[in-house]
Amino acid sequence: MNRTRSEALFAEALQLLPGGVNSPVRAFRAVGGTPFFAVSAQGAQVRDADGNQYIDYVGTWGPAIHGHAFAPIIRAIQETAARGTSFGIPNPLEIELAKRVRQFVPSVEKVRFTNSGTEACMTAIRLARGVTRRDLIVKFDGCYHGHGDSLLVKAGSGALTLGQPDSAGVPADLAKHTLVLPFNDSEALARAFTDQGERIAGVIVEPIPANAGLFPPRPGFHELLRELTTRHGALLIFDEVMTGFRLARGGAQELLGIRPDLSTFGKIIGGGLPVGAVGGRAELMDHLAPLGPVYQAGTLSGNPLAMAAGIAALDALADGAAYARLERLGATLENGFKEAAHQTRAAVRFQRLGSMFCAYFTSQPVWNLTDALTSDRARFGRFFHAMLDRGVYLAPSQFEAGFISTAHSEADLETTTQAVVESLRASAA
Ligand code: KE4
Repeated sequence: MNRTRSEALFAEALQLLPGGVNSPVRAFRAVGGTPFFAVSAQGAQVRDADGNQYIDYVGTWGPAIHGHAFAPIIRAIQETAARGTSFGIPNPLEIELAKRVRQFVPSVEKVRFTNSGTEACMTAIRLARGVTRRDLIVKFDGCYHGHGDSLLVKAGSGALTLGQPDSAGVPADLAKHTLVLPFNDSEALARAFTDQGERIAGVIVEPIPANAGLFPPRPGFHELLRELTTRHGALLIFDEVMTGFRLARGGAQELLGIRPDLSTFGKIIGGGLPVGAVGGRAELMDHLAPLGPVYQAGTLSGNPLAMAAGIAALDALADGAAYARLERLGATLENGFKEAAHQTRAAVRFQRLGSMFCAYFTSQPVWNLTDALTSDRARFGRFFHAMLDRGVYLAPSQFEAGFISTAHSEADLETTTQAVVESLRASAA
């Protein structure tokens, strides 16, 4: 495939933007080569600067559940923009989107909109610390909650030792207030609460981790998490930035039947425009400024354009029909992928929940980060490029999830499955 125009653009971008990008994963460093530059997208297709078309399974990392340039969202943005792009004072659309979040997610009585999932997660842990007057936050290996300092922390030397910075610029003095546990490890979780339960302000977790590929919770893990946080007075924060409105109207918490104390959202809730949100019981949320002592703010929070796009995105999910379609499409993709793996005898493990999936190049089940790290990343890189050259755009990292939209057609899935067979063969060592 000819991508000379994208290559020229990337060379220019490298002079202006660190790594040529505004978010690291886009730079293709996990798969090699240079990223294509998207110039337009419609439905399940994205077009690059050289005119190449790709079936898109990244969906701008989750927001595009209805596909790209979804007419109701475009119309909402155009009509709202004609009346001004930002007011910096309350506008009725903030109420309308908040009402929808409450309708979709019963655990949310009040919500605060932010401009990103990172801000939402930062706010959620500040709220947990402010409400409980405790400092310790628990997160899990392989889960990502944005780039807030307290969440860029890796496990200490031992599973129960306090965290160490996972990025330059994060003070060790701050990282030590975050404890990183292995996901799905009920024993480590119980021990952490036995040893330090009274110090824990909150536990933040991706209910279905999708930032190290995609792996499911073991039966009972979230129930134990809910029981321990309740017993020790710590807040349970479900980070549903990825899974919210994606896996069900009420997100992963609806599927799991777990009621967290706080939830964070992003991606779909903004219809592709910058929106994050933190929500939960009013008695917790009312600790936020200007009512309470926990400060949080944002010039463009509740921006009318983003609110209008989010309202249109959620309205199109309200009757639940989208989820039945996404499940059908997901099952078709999964069957095709598994048939291709069988046909080519490739050691690839396809894991899926609804319209989210990951193909790990390993032959063992993946339940946590340690399992995910057994993947053959070099082979994934070769597979990724073989697929891209066949017009199928997967997430440019073994440790990312893929997304199907309601705009994907059965024909797209057939094309994809054929490309998988050829790419599994082409990428074999
Ligand atoms: P943002 O700040 O990127 O809007 O949201 C951060 C975030 C928080 N929580 C979860 C569960 C997330 O998945 C994310 C962001 N997801 C990544 C994809 N792995 C965004 C892609 C990127 O960083 O460019």
